[in-house]
Amino acid sequence: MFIDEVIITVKAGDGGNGCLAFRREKFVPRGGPSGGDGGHGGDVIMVASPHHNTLLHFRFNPEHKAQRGRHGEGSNKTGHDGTSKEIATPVGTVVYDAETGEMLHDFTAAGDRFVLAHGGRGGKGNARFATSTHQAPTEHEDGKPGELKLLADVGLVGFPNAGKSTLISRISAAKPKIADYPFTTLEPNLGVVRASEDQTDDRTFVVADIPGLIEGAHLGHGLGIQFLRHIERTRLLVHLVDVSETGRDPAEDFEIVMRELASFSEDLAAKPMIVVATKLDAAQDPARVKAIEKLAKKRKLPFFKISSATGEGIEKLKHAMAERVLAPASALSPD
Ligand SMILES: Nc1nc2c(ncn2[C@@H]2O[C@H](COP(=O)(O)OP(=O)(O)OP(=O)(O)O)[C@@H](O)[C@H]2O)c(=O)[nH]1
Ligand SMILES: [Mg+2]
Repeated sequence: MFIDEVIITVKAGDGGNGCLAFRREKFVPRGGPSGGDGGHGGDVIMVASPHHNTLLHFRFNPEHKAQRGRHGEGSNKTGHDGTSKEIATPVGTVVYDAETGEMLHDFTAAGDRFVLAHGGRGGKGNARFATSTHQAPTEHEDGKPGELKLLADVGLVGFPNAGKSTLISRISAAKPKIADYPFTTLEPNLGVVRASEDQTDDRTFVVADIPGLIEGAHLGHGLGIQFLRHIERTRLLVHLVDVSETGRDPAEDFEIVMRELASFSEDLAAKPMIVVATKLDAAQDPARVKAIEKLAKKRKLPFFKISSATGEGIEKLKHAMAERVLAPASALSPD
């Protein structure tokens, strides 16, 4: 039997925020609270389809998001609910939660439906908080975030601006936002990477690009920390260090990120890691590259140097990742 397997990410819509408003109209004194509720976020629903026979459509489209709920408005207007996202899958698919290994659903018949991620509830508007003794409430709620389920084989970590998103755009079909300032990436991006150029080898693995980490990230500084738990289940971390003329010390950047990972969890600190010096084309001082190589050696971690701009070292790095997260091609003969 040939078993097809893919890992996908689903993100349900966030709930809209409740509104704070009071009715203000001529000739209507003390108009009362009128803030409407936020809309609910959309769900991500998987549906068994008789028109699909394989999981191939997921391979190059592994991320599925539902729409967020709109915020509530004045005049007691409730925000619109986000549209749910339906994703089709062949009859016979079994879905598991990639984080817990728990079986979620077995799609046995066409039309079978299962909610993979629930949309966030919309927040209540202030009108909801009015009581006979509390007539001008200013309480209103924020919407609840939708669920995010993510699993990748490889997690890219590093300082903001280290070139993480550029690398993922280079090795996969993902098109994340790339820019010359820190915190360009605000949410994780996933890319599906082919293990080799050989057309007969259709092994792929998933790489996650998460927002950059800074000093104090484990205390909530910057953005990266909330996403670290999404890479806790990856099998490999690739730590990118910018060795171009950044005005910072790359060795210090490296140590900061290592400390932040360790402060977050022992699991993360103990994960296999590849160290990568990035932006080699713009590195004028070879001592900066050497410094990172030495740090990697000290920790017995494999070291690579790349330039996503010229492509130098990219193939080698890709193969090193594939080697660590995939079974050898020969071991995968379908029976
Ligand atoms: N010269 C050169 N510039 C690069 C290279 N890789 C990335 N850059 C540039 O570095 C800047 C940051 O790249 P990103 O890929 O957005 O960096 P990031 O690590 O994803 O940054 P955050 O999302 O902010 O954490 C962009 O201006 C890229 O064009 C490279 O190999 N060479
Ligand atoms: Mg980025």
